[in-house]
Amino acid sequence: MRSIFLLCVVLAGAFVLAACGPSAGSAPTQPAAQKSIDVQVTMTEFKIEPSMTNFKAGVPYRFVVTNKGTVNHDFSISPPVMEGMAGMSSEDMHKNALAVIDAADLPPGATKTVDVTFTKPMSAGEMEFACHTSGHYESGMKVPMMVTQ
Ligand SMILES: [Cu+2]
Repeated sequence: MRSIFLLCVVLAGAFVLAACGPSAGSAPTQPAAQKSIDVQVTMTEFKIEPSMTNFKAGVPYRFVVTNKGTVNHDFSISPPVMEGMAGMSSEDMHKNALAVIDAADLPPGATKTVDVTFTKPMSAGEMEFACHTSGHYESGMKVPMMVTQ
């Protein structure tokens, strides 16, 4: 019985840690002292061209996303699309995204910014810059990125 009790204590502790720990996503509030680093991202048909793809955990970045194409694009930092996800809505694709700019907010010529501070290292390809507007991802609008400590 004692070991079961201990197991419960350990599980409860893990749960509390998980609940209180830093979320996997971006930090909405940034320390005012640390100025963010601008990352320029250009979107066209059908390419995403970021000024950098290797990032450091804990550093605030401001993604400055410009649509230089002729149709709307969306922008996200999200897990790669896996087999079986084809046909999912961009909303569904964005459920695990660290950052999203909706296609409605990125018409041709528009520039939108989104702030992201990566909280943990990520291996190459774990997350990518992507456009999930129907057909765009398949046409090449994805770029792998990584985060180091
Ligand atoms: Cu697109």
